[in-house]
Amino acid sequence: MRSLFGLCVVLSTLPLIADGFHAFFRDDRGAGFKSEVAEVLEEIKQLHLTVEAYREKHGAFPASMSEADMESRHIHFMRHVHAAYPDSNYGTTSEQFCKLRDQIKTNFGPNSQGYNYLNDSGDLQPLNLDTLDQAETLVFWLGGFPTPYDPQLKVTVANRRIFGLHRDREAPLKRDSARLEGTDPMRYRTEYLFQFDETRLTDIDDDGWLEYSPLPTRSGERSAPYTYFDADGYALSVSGSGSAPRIGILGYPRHGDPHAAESAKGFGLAVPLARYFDPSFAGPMRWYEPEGFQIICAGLDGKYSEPVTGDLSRAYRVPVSPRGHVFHRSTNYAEAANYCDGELDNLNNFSTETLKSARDTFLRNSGVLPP
Ligand SMILES: [Ca+2]
Ligand SMILES: [Ca+2]
Repeated sequence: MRSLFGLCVVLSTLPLIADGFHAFFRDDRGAGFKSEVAEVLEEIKQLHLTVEAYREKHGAFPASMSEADMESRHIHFMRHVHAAYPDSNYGTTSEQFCKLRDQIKTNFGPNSQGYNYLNDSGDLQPLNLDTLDQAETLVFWLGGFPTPYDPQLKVTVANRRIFGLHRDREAPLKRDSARLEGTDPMRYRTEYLFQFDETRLTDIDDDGWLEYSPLPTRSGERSAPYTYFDADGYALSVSGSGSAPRIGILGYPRHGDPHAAESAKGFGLAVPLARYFDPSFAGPMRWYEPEGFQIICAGLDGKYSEPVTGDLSRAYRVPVSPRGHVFHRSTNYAEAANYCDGELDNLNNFSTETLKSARDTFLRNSGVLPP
């Protein structure tokens, strides 16, 4: 049944694929392209191994903060901290998340201070846990907080961009007082799990939390950062069954975040990939890495997809690889379209080639494209 359906979809969308097939998006056969792709894939592999190592050490995959519903997102974060740092006692409720968020902004009581950052206008701002997103969680869990600023001097308190967490296992998110930090603020901070190239750390949404871009910027243009989605976020985003399951909003940037519209206009929208999706919902949807995580990279064009200029909440989509189909929220996931140009060169942690390359191999093997 499933294979029959698959064949019908391939045949019915043939003209679409043929139209896009000759579209030039980049010379994907050039030696330079291949070596750059290999370099990015190697880094994705190292990030993947580090997230695996994090799970070994902490017992759970880092929370990606993907949930569209705020309360669910808060609870997931708190449960994760509780699992990863069992000696901590921050609690697991949404109210306790809000308390922690406020402590991060101000202080954690006596002998403590909060975290801040210098925004694009040159003003010091408190760091807001509510805006930590799926690009920033990769840096946060594998590296830690962005290094705070001295309020008088307006320079970072340590000569590095990532400040780690606190080594106090009962209070890993706290920050010591200025007196305790003294001349050696890194003394009680944790080390990176991943060696980030500091020149590629960005803060594209100006919220202080750092993102990590896969490529050195070319011609001054910023490249979209790596994004991280944990399976709890995407596997749980589909609810119900039969002919009308509901697919939640799932992607980066998150609808409703400050600067999300701006970011989607520049970089498009990063979303997790499905292995199988049937728009009639006759068969259950299958994600890649259904019990793991997906790292989505925008590829060498630095964009996840075509720019999103309209309503971001309607722009979410489910791409299906290697078949090369995309189902859009705007059509209630009913119609198959082709990948857009921006996502053809995208890379991820469960394939060793671009989406276009994987699709073309699939189509050649299916006899749709000539060998
Ligand atoms: Ca940021
Ligand atoms: Ca791309």
